[in-house]
Amino acid sequence: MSEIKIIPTTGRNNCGGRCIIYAHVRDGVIEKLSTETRGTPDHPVPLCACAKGLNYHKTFLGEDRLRYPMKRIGERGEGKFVRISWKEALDILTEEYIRIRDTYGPGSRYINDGCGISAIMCGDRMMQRLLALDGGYLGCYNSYSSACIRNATKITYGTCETGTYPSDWMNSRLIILWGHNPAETKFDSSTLFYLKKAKAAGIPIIVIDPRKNDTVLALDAEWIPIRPATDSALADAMAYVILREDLQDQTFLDNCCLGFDSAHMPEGADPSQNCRSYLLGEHDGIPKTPEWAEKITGIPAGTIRSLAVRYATARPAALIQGYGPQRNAYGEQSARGAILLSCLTGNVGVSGGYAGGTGDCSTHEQPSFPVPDNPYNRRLPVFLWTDAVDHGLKMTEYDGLRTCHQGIFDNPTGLTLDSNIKMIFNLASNTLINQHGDINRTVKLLKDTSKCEFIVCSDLFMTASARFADLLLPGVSMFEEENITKPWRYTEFLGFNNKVIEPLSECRTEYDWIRELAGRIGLEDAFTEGRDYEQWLRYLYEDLRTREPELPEYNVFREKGIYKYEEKGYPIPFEKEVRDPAHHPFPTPSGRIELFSTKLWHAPLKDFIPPIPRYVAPPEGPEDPLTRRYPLQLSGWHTKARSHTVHDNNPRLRKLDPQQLWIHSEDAATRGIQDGDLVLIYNDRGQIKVPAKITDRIAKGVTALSQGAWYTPDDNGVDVRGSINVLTSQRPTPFARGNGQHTNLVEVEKL
Ligand SMILES: Nc1nc2c(c(=O)[nH]1)N[C@H]1C(S)=C(S)[C@@H](COP(=O)(O)OP(=O)(O)OC[C@H]3O[C@@H](n4cnc5c(=O)[nH]c(N)nc54)[C@H](O)[C@@H]3O)O[C@H]1N2
Ligand SMILES: Nc1nc2c(c(=O)[nH]1)N[C@H]1C(S)=C(S)[C@@H](COP(=O)(O)OP(=O)(O)OC[C@H]3O[C@@H](n4cnc5c(=O)[nH]c(N)nc54)[C@H](O)[C@@H]3O)O[C@H]1N2
Ligand SMILES: [Mo]
Repeated sequence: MSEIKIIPTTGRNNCGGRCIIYAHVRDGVIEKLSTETRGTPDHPVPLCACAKGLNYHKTFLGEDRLRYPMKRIGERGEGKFVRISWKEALDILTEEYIRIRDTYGPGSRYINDGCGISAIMCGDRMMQRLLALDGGYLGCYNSYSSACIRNATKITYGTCETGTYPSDWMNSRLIILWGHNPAETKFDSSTLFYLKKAKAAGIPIIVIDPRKNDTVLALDAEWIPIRPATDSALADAMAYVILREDLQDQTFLDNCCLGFDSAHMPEGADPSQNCRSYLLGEHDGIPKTPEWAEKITGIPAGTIRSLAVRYATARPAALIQGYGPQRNAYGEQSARGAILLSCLTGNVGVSGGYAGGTGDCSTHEQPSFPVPDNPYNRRLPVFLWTDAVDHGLKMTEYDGLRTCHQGIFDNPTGLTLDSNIKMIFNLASNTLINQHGDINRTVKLLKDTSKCEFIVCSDLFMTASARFADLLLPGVSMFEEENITKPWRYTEFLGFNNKVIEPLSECRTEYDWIRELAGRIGLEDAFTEGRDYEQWLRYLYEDLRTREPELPEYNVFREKGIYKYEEKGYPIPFEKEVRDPAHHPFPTPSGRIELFSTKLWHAPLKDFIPPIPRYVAPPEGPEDPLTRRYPLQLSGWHTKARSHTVHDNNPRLRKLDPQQLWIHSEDAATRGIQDGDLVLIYNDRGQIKVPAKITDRIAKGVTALSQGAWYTPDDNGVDVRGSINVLTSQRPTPFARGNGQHTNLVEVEKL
């Protein structure tokens, strides 16, 4: 028997973990994976893999891998394919590519947002590059991750760089995790590490979430159950209490904020439309009291009152929102409500506080595969691609259509599209079906081959999206090719994804066949600039090194599999703006934190989303009259057992968190449901059959199902695996035009 070789590598799926993986390889076979379990004095946080990371080889290298190119032979979506050669695959691809380009123009081509390869060398960027060199394509903006919180943060602070390193939370006197579940849903390795330290140091931690999530258990934290999509009502009532008790940081509000009271309103705006008047009910006669919010959120008024006082008096305090609250119907307001509280209490620009919002903290540059400017110069929010398949020609700036340089709802110019989407590239993505809202609507739309005429998928498995391909190409997994991976929110390291084994069967990287396509349409030199895959990686790394001179030589980096930047302290965002606002304006149009958004004030949306952060009852929220038919709220979350849809084919991980509907014991009792019973969850959009988990770890009137299970319809179209997007909608949020996929109403029945 030959020796075991240990090869360092990193995961590249889109879970924020990006941990270090050591592959133990003997004779070309991966025997096991291990990880970094201990930090060092220089870098105390280990980039430690969880169960997902330690299972990559079991997930990716099984019998169910796609191994050959295939073309569709049955109806689209039926799942009938036949094996073809790579030559035939390229023939079909080239022919359809040229036909669609020449018939409908460059704007008929779309690349789906997706994140199966969250690394430099990824198919979607490569395809963007090729299409940009060949007339352009319909581009996209936003993401499925953070559309609402990003737009909300941008309009309020003028930047999304509002985060600091988690080690700073050791300086907080109270930590509130608001719809944030880092024990299960990874943003990085350091968040949970420092939260555990904070807990051990005696800093109180409160979690606000419809579910008593794993983080509550891991940190032995206090749990405040809330109805989904009502976070801004809780924020309003907390703000009301803080004002009534005179606990606000008035100096901060006066010096740094726009729109909090009538004395600080933008010129031309009705001065009575400020936050304070709204909270006190000066306009609508409804003071936003804890009693008012109790009816909406389900949180007892006394709990709201004491939460508000605790937060306002424990300075500095860090109120940290995850992305769960903003993946809701009016998710922009959930994010803005939390920012309002940070401002009201003067927790912005201070160590131990937290400004709120997206919380990016980019201390180092993130490299990416280069894409030239898109000559078609039009893009849509990622969540609206199905509309562009259906009726792109009717879409306007009101739908979020904009040029590549135009901001959201900026200077409308009457922009329109030249074509509906006719060709889709869905590369390392499952958003074609599984991860987009309202699966049944998408299925119907894509089955009609007169609408979108050609779909190319590259994946590792026969996913729900892959079943809708016309041409299905087998990609390589993280073990079969090199790449450079980037961390998520805190950019303090760079990972090298080493090649561990040879590609399985006929699997090929996206670069390989996109380059060949480029050659067939006469663009090979422009596309490759003379570089092969490995040369691109080296080139992009060396290019980055010119700006990040601390990085080691390529071969050293590759051999170690990781480079951790020297820790040189961390930024406290807005420190100087808050200390000396007269000389350091915030990067907003007014130079102040725009609690009253001048942008929203001018946008044609006032009925849905007002210029100030405040609760607006969302469609399919707990106050929607639709609750008479569908009385239960259904929310989702990102489970520890998967990275979205990745690993659902791995039985070990399925066992770690079986796909079940969480339902409160009282809601189960009124429906005669026992623990483990098979139940039908339904609304007008679809039906799912899964076992019920009866638990008091969820708010009353609320159910939850983790997102990312593989859509698996039975003969009647009922999903039998628990893919939540059968029940979600494609209704975009009002301002960001984002995905409110956590806001749904359903009914549940025992089967
Ligand atoms: N294990 C794992 N980690 C992941 C991922 C994964 O798939 N698996 N995906 C990665 C990606 S791409 C992303 S974008 C992030 C996603 O990160 P998040 O968006 O933060 O994750 P979620 O699980 O959707 O939401 C976080 C918490 O918010 C709660 N929540 C849901 N709706 C509401 C609400 O209306 N109000 C309040 N207060 N809470 C609510 C959920 O119950 C959950 O506990 O995670 C990343 N990390
Ligand atoms: N209801 C609901 N829907 C959601 C969410 C939610 O919270 N609720 N979350 C949203 C969020 S935050 C996100 S980011 C999206 C994620 O949506 P996606 O990016 O579509 O999700 P993934 O499951 O990560 O899809 C990755 C695909 O790439 C494939 N893949 C993995 N590794 C490789 C590789 O090396 N090569 C190739 N070629 N393919 C590979 C996988 O098999 C999988 O099909 O989902 C969104 N959808
Ligand atoms: Mo995401």
